[in-house]
Amino acid sequence: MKNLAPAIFPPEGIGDAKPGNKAVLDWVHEIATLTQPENIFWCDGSERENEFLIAESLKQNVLIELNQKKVPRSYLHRSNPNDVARVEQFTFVCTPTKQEAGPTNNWSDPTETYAKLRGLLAGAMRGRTMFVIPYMMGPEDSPLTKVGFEITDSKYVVLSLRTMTRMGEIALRRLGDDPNAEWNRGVHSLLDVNPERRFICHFPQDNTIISVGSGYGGNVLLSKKCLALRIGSYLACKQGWMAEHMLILGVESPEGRKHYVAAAFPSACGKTNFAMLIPPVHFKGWKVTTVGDDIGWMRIRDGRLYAVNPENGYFGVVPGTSFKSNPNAMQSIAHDTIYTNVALTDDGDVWWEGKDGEPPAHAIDWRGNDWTPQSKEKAAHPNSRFTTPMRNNPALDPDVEKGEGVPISAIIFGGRRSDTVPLVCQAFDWDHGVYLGATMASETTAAATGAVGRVRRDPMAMLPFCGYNIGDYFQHWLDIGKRLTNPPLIFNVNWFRKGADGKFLWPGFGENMRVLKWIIDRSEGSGGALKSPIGWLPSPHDLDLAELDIDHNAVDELLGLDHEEWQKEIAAHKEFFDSLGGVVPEELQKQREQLAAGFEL
Ligand code: GTP
Ligand code: SPV
Ligand code: MN
Repeated sequence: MKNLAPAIFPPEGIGDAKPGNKAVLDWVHEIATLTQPENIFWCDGSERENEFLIAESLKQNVLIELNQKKVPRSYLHRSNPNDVARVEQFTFVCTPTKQEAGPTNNWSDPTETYAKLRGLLAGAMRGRTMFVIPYMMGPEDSPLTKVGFEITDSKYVVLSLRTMTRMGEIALRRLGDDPNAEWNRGVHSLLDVNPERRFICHFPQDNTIISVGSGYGGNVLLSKKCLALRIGSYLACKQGWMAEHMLILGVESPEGRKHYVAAAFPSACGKTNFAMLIPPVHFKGWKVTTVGDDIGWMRIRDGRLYAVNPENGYFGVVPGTSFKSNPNAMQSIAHDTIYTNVALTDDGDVWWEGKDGEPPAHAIDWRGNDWTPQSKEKAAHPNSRFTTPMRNNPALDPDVEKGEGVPISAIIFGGRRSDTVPLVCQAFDWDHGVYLGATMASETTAAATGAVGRVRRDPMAMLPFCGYNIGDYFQHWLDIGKRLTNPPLIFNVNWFRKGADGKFLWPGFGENMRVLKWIIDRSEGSGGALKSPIGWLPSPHDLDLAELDIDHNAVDELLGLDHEEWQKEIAAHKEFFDSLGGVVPEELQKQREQLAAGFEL
């Protein structure tokens, strides 16, 4: 079976970085007693260890070597074809009561779930190696930074976490020896990579995650969606900060004025691309820098929100990435990258739909089959991904390691909507902005298994990631607003509106700078806007559209509101709130009534 490689026995000096904290040692002992591995590999994240694990992964076909001249120190991994995306239907929040998990999460009883998982994990690592990975989420000196340990039987997970987190000694130092220190317990086992035995379970009260039966992405890199978002959001609510599915970018004007912006778009809806934006030629002297591309942790300091990126690398969507759409991403993934589920060309290079240039005449597709441009199947899986260190990004923001974080001037929500939602609008105030976020909807993508292109409500892009009751989450947003004396302005964007011909009306990517510029103008108190029932809208001349080849009608369509579409939209907001069974805060119900009233005028 693919991925289920036998135990590996490293030479001396590798795999023996045992931590000192007794609580960790006791827990590792407990899991080893249960899973019965052949040996325990204590990871330190060192270069030597990494080289050893790559060599073993190549031997065992967990990794495929790429042409090292074309993509130095980069490898291809093929996951099991039954295991290519997050599985929301098998993701659980296991709180003592169902009510704590709330109406949007799958809930299961913690005692029963622990028992079920213990049954599945019993003897699961027999004949194999158990890796113990210490890692840290957040900059070294941030008060928000969290320590986690992931136990796994997958070398791919070890190699990926080394890129995605700050791994090894740095995490052990941060944790120290206090047996009562806060740290996250993560257990992962591939089992037999069978969707019938695939469960991603969170126990927020115990700061524990158990994931079985998958080897892919957000299901198994427990640092990411599981700790930084689901457990993170639970801790954030209790501890008075925010854990959000947000990119963080810096934007500097030619005069040197710098702002930071955080944006929540659902999975595969443009965060990585926006975070790495290169302004069009017309915006000479403007510079966009990346703090983070997927997750933002924010806290209040001096009445403002300050954000850090808890991650250390990018696990980004490959298809569609090109020098035309995202040159910074192309440079980032040119070396030291693990590619998962892309195509392999005959000269050992990687290929995917949407890459620059002509498709290769022949390639091996993501499943390992022959592929030609005539094939009906895609060469790369639509959710194929790159894992690359953030240090590779030429546009990395210089303050990415700043412990206090970066001050946020604006928060942007944005879904993938082919109709109804205009290119950009600004909320009237914080509470109205919370309403815009809470009622956001988006067409589903390949980032999770299931139907693609179905419009669903995805509040704050957190539907699959909020680790507690969504009503309490909305209230937490409102409460944060009350504590801010200098709150960021809140906006909503939609890069994905389509015309009657079914094509995107807006060119997107670098051209999104034009919208970002208006957002910055508004944050600085300039920039024109018209009041509408859904918020402040720019008129066409409020946006800098110079040197952009776009039709006037398209601009009007992009910026406009269709009365009929909005009647339906408001009805959908009500239906969504009603479906949550009474947990929606009164303030948001009031916002909905005001919106409805605005359209009846
Ligand atoms: P996750 O990593 O799943 O959280 O996704 P993400 O939000 O970072 O999405 P990403 O930036 O990787 O974009 C996903 C897809 O949307 C890619 O296929 C992009 O090419 C496409 N995309 C991104 N930005 C734009 C845009 O401005 N316009 C259009 N039309 N497509 C875009
Ligand atoms: C997402 O789905 O939002 C991702 C990819 O960022 S994964 O890490 O697989 O969840
Ligand atoms: Mn994401």
